[in-house]
Amino acid sequence: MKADLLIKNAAQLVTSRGASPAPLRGKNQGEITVLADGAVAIKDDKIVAVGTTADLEKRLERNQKRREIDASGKVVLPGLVDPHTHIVFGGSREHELSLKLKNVPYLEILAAGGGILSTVKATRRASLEELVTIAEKYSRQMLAQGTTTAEAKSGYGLSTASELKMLRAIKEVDRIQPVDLVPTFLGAHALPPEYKDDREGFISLIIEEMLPRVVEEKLARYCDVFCEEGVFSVEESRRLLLAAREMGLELKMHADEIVPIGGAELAAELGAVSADHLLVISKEGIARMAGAGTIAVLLPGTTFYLREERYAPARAMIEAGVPVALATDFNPGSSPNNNLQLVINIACLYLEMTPAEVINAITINAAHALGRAIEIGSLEEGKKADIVIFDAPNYEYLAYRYGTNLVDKVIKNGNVVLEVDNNG
Ligand code: IZC
Ligand code: ZN
Repeated sequence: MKADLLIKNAAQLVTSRGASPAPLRGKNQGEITVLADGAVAIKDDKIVAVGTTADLEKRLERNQKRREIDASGKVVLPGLVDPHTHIVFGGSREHELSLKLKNVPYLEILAAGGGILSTVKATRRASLEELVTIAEKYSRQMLAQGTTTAEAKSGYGLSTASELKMLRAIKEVDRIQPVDLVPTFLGAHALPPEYKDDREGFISLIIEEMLPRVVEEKLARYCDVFCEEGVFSVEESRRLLLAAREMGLELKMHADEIVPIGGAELAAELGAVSADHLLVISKEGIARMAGAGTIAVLLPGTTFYLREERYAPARAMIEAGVPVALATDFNPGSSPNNNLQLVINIACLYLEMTPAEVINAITINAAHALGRAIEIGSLEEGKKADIVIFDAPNYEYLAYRYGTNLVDKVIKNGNVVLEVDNNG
């Protein structure tokens, strides 16, 4: 066997078990393989073998020139996958912090023209190049924290030209830096000021003008809707998503985040790949998602940052057989965090997920939530060599430590793209 990179001697090599044709759910949500003295062999951009160091060294051709990385005392994981982000945006919203501290609700700030709409103003003003520069910076921050693939939504343009500008920015950022970005069209993120009294007009604009352009230029894989009281109703969301599905896009939803209006049920009904947030999901919603196999993408960093009392009922979902993934929801308002390591901590402490369940939620199930599980999300022969090495003695340590970036090295498409000196 030939390889040009060998990672060896890992204290633990951790991955979801075997090739999984469907997202992991129920008991399998927490099934991982932990190999002591683990090794991964890489040729070009692919994994060619996974096993113990002794096993791989036996199988590898002698006298072949290759780089070897000694991962002694460290944990090797698949590159992390962040399946819900709003990574492209103009400006920032630190001025809303004082309102939050006065307990002004998120939806009230939005209704007063702030929140999402203040980011819309800044995003409309920004040029394509400016958006690319800033989102490239955020992507590189993600990479440095162990994320090798992320979803990226539009939704701060809310006009045809600005939505296309955002999606083109996502495409360009995907091209110029290592993190793979999977694009989602979120034209239905809020009602823009110019359509404040014309909901019907804006929905028609999305269906008749934006969606056809997005599809024609192949700028998105998914279509998403912010289905929420005071934003887009279940009925409006159904219309928008059905139109998108007819034009060939797959579906995602912001569902049941603040007010329970039946978003999860709609996601299941329409065969959406995922329903995201779900803090206030109903029992019926859980049952329908389990029945349809809809992935719950939970965003507990947002719950933390909005100072909500109630976290998504992750345990009930796992027990009911809903596959769970986790994401940062990186955005300038409700979650200005793009570090999945912090999501590991919050998910363990407040969603009461085990570290093993969380690892599957940010690797293989997250890859399923982006339709990429055949290529990424686990350490298996034939998959893309997207790998993170953490300066941690075991995987539980990642759930235990918080606030420190534990990344030691990131390998993307078989290349070492980031190396940290943690010994200083
Ligand atoms: O900018 O506030 N929830 N959309 C739905 C967001 C949060 C992003 C934002
Ligand atoms: Zn979101």
